[in-house]
Amino acid sequence: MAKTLTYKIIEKHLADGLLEKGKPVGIKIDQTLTQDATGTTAFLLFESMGIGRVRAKTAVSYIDHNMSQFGPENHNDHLYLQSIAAKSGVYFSRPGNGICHQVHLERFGRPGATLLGSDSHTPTGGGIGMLAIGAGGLDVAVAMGGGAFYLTCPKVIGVKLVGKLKPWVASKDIILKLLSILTTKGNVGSVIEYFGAGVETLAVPQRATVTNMGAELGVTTSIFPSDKQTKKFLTAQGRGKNFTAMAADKNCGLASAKPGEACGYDRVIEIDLSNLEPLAACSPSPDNIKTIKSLAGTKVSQVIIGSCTNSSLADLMMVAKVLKGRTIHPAVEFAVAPGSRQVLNMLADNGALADITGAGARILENACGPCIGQGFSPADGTVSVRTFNRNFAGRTGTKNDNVFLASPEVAVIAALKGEIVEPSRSGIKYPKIKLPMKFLIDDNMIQKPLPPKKAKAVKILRGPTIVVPEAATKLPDNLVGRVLLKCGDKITTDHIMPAGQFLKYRSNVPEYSKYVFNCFNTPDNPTFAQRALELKKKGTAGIIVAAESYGQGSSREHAALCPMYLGVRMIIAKSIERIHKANLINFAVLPVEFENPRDYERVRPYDELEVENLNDAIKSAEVLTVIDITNGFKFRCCLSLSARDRAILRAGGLLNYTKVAK
Ligand code: MIC
Ligand code: SF4
Repeated sequence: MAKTLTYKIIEKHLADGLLEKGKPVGIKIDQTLTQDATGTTAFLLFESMGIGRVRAKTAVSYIDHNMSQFGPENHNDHLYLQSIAAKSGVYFSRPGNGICHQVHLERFGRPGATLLGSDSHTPTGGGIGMLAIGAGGLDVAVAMGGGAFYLTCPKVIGVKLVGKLKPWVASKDIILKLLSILTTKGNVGSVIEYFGAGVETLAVPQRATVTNMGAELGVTTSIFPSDKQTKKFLTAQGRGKNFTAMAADKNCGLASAKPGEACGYDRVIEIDLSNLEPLAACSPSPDNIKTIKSLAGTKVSQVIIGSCTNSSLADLMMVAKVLKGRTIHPAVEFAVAPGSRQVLNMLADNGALADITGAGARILENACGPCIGQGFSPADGTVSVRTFNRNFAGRTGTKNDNVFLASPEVAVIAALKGEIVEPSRSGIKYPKIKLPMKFLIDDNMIQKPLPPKKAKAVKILRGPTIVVPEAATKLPDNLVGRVLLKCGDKITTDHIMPAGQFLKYRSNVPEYSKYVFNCFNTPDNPTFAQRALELKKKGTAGIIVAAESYGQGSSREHAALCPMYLGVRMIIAKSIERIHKANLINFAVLPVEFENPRDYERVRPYDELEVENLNDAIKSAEVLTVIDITNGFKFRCCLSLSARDRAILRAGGLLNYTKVAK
């Protein structure tokens, strides 16, 4: 029986359940990754589990998101994370070492291993052949403690790559093409697996761009086989011994493999790399894809090259070669943020950095920076071209922003020309880049876990801005609540829980909660938080009604945790995205889906809703009835929950469930 690479890895790590498509399975996690914006909550929750030392083989805590340090909050978080890492046996990648996904790929990733990260772009590791999944911090805390991670045994979509990319066409264009086909909706419960002769033409950093932005499809993860290219990359990172060849069985991609079987791909999409052309995702969604040709002539006033999607040495060497001896267009502000210290140091060593700054680029910290709205917000009414993965409205910090997500190739040409230009028509020769046989390896900014005896003596530094999050509570048997907000399709976690200037409150739920659904607040009305707290005081639950793909985007569990703190107990949507749904369950907020999507139209903001015998329904029912008291009608909602989800909800969240299960 032909087996996909995904199923091979899941099978090897199976801890609970059977390998049956659509059924929940628990898998053992080899490596965990946390970053500072989700990590403080993850570690606070880890502490409250009372496990002490991590049990995952490799756990790494990164500082890369909250780097702007206006006020003491960020530094307080860093100190807490450094001390708790030392105490609990975790590697600590210090501020300045780089973006978690880039550094993890360089220094820790291993083909065939499982990685769980409290960041939605954890699937970057799929570029090196690992099964790398994004999750909420609480799930990662459980995995750090040695607990299994539960997922739905996925459908596997095989993406067959044939041909070879033309000059000026980048691997970013592969994922943009796929986003134009699959969009950001409707892919929950799938894994994307790349195969075909085109795969070997792509080096690991190119593959990592593709798997990274695969997160925008809403899939569980994306994965490439581990082959000669993987070996080359690992060897150049001085980690040749971590290489294992891994691939799906040969006939997985054949039409004869029956769809729906636990072997073979459920669907095959073929992309001919030779036919691809440069693309961009236009505001406000990563799946709003247009060709660069069709956008040519659009004036650009800001260009940023960086983020965990496109900040590798290969990307920036190409950028440097194009910029050498040239000057950025006078109408453009241009910034480059290398992905890691390794990349930055190598650019500095080989002189490429001088070519970049010589052309007028501003070098930003090798961190997330503008990608998470930490500075570099564009001017009103202007176009910003970025090599990032997300362009949700307002994520830059500017309302009504206009962001085009594109390859570094397109971005650097736009920076030089002041407008979008099809790079092959720019009159500039496409530079040839060869990756070095050996990267510059210096792990002096990665603190190794302390041995248990030494770790015992470490004092945990908990600054006053770090507040232990309130525990979730059990859902009532009779839920009476009001619709606090009715929103439309594709509500992202950035809508629910904005980052940018509010990111520094990540370790303080009461403070951060004030900004829940900030984008929908208007100056003359009470904010979402004020309305919610008012209801909470009266003992009435808050309910959110939404349309398709609620909770797209990041893994930030604050998008569940903060609404929970404000008294939100139920989300009724047409569909809910995977990571967010898991986060809601973990914090005992009930996610349900309209049985008949037309009922979405009937429910109105501020309606009073009631669900009777809620805990019985959670225990075993597939549907429950909601009574709209205000308008006097009933409608049905589906509970697509595993037995474990039901148990977690009934226990009052994952933390309580874990305590009971211990
Ligand atoms: C993002 O890209 O949106 C983030 C910031 O990296 C998030 C994590 C977070 O909100 O801290 C993600 O992708 O999960
Ligand atoms: Fe950081 Fe942006 Fe990557 Fe998120 S997407 S991890 S904010 S660089």
